[in-house]
Amino acid sequence: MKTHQATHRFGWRKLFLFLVLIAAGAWPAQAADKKKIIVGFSQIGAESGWRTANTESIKSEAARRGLELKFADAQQKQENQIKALRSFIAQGVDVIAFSPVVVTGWEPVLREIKKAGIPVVLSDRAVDVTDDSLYVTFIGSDFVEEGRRAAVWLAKAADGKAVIAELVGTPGSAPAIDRKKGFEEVMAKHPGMKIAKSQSGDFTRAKGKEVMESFLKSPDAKQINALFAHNDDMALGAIQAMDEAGVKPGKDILIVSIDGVRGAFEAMAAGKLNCTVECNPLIGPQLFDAVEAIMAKKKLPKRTAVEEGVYEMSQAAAELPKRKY
Ligand code: GYE
Repeated sequence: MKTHQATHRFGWRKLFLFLVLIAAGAWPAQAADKKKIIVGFSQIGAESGWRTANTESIKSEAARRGLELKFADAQQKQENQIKALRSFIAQGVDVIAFSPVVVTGWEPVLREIKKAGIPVVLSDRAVDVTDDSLYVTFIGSDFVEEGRRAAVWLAKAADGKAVIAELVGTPGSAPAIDRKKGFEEVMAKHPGMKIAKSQSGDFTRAKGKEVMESFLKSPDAKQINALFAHNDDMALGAIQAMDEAGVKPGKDILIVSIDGVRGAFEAMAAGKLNCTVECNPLIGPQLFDAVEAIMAKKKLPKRTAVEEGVYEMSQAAAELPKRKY
């Protein structure tokens, strides 16, 4: 009887304590203990189909994981990115990620971020810094390899003989520097192939068209029989310029570009683009894996590569329905 009474009394006390805890708000606080991770992401802009797919991948993956994403679009300007990074410091985000428009000029702001104790993840493009403790990890493609792949394809398709026009990406950006480097490395083995013209189209369709128009107006335009564009959007702009000038894209001028966006597959299916080297923009999942690993204090490799392939005209129709970007 005594025992029963004791248990009975203990039950009441437990219930009382329980109610007090709820009233004090201790329970909700405990449930919210798993605090939302806040990530500040500075995106380059919306210059290409690749970039749009990349942004979408990052936003949807953050939402899927229930992370809070502060997203800033820099409209292809480094100064805007630096401003965004500083505002992320001021807001005290947990992790800062960004896709640097160019490779140089980041040391000062990266040092400010380090001082604030915020870890940095580089997404898509790398930076040129002497102190690599300024970022935790870099997730992105091997742009040099992409340039090599474009050249290997062209050398084979043109049988080692070509007068090439090159549409370069944003000056000073990692993909423009590295794709050129990889392409030229392979070119050096083919004395019958030379780059006759080379100019930046800033990775956009409009500028790609504009620059191709000027190439086609030059006195030696007739000699050009190949185009290497650092991205698909510039190639698509150049195709328009060729169409308008009465030059047959994909026939009079062989075209190879990089990215593998839907528009490139459509142009290949229409016989106007010959080859695209894939550069996968869907890196949201890898990016937030890194963010979560950092929050869990796990060690990360300094560099994670993204997997990609090479696609020719003949594969376009079969590949198109499978493309996610
Ligand atoms: O190839 C281009 C975009 O950094 C890999 O940026 C990216 C490049 C991509 O504007 O289309």
